[in-house]
Amino acid sequence: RPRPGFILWFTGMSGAGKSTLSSEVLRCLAPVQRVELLDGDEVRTHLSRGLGFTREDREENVRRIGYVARLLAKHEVGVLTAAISPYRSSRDEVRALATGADIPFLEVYVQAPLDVLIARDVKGLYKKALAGEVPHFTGVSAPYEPPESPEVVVRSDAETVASGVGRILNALRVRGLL
Ligand code: GGZ
Repeated sequence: RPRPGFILWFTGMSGAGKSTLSSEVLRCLAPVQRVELLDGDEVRTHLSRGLGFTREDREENVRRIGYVARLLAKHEVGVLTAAISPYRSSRDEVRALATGADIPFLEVYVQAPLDVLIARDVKGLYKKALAGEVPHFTGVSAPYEPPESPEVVVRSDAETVASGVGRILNALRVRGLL
């Protein structure tokens, strides 16, 4: 019998480690279940091409990701999503739609202090944002609303990728999803 589908919803600021963690979790799950990752960057070149970073556009982006995630999860796919998804109301909305369809939904908050993100700045986006060159940049010129009761919190500056991945897999295990 196939394992049940679920949605693992990663949220956190740019550079916090959502892509790293989610792709590693994906790799761990792939041998035992059909899995799919909807990564923010990738989604924005296809499903959400043309959307920007205003609140309205981000809410639309999150709604689309949630919709596809539900379609997949309904068919026993383990779905991982990795978009900033900075607005609590949008995340709560996709959670409600998932759980209303009997799809387990786990929010994974990938967190690191802003000064750490600024110091890392892998893509140089924080530097540009701090110089006023990126409008609506999360954490600098646009808000990030932290989850109030995420199923998992990963402090990417204070624990290894392996440790974070382990705790995420454990959250699935205790719910009978792995
Ligand atoms: C935040 C931005 C912005 C602005 C471009 N604010 O670290 P990245 O580079 O690779 O991932 C970020 C990505 C954010 O897209 P999401 O679809 O995840 O966002 S949301 O869920 O809020 O819709 C970042 C890059 O796009 N980027 N401009 N203004 N991140």
